[in-house]
Amino acid sequence: MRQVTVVEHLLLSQKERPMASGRFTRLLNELILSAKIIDREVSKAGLLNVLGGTGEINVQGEAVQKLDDFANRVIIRRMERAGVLCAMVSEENADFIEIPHTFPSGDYILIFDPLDGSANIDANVSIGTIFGIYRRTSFDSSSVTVSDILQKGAMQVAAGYIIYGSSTMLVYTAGDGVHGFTLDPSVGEFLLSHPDIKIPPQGKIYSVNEGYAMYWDEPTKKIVEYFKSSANALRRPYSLRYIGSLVSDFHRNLIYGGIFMYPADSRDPHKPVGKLRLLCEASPMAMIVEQAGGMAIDGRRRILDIEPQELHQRVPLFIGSKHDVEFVQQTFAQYYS
Ligand code: P6P
Repeated sequence: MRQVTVVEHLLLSQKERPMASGRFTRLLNELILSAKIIDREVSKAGLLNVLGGTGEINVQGEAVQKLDDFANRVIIRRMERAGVLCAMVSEENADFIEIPHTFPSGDYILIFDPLDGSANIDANVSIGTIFGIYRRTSFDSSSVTVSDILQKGAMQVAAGYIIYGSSTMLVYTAGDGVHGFTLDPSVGEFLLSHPDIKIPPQGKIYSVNEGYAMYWDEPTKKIVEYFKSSANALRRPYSLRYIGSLVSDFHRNLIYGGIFMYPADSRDPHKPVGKLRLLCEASPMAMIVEQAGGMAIDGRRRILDIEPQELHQRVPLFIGSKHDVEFVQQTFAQYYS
């Protein structure tokens, strides 16, 4: 396959489409550079741990920040200067981040989880950066408000993730299919490796933390039992695969087929709908999976139709192969119709 970079692919596939505007390309380039910087630090993390005390001082003589703080700062610093954003939302920051008036700004809004699954880094498990890109809705010159940001996932103009694993990959969609690019360290570029990814309509894998089974509601228990039985479409139990890192679990199911579930549970009264966040986790993954031919719901509603009420709103998530997610939707409909 001829070596095609992300920007070359965008320009080839978008032609006159608005996404090939210089501003979107600039946004993507800055995000890609951030990913390369994060990838460099993530790949060294284990070494720092092995070196013990030197884990406190990095090569530039700065105090080593926790990796997710580091990733967050890299993305914020690069993106606020890119001249294409009016605001950002990070999973790590309570409030939205407005672009300082001293920097050039634009109409895009970047919503991201800088390093999802970072609790797994010490076990050398793959982790990832998740992002969604919107356009601001108000066009008067006044400052950005929360209402500019609280847009349903269907309003995303692009979404994607970078997975820092055995190889580092960027998987994203700008509304014209899902495409995967693998970082070639020898040239320092993400090169097209998985054009037009489609998720199999029927999976053989289910991903859920069964340790919480006693906290699930009845339909959730019925759904998980279905995938573990011979009553399902395969006529035999699905394989359980659960890494505990959303980007890793999602990516595997995107390629092989399957369903990832983070249901509502009664463990934590403060998180009755589970721990995943609508804006910076569920909505970007939902855009990707739909563009790949899959489905994403909260049990009843399409994730991309949910109007957010607050920045860090949590949501149950059932996402993956269409036929598997349809079974979930039918089961909840029977219980709650
Ligand atoms: P649990 C990582 O902390 C994360 O946010 C997702 O990446 C992952 O899917 C989920 O939490 C795992 O949560 O409760 O099963 O450990």
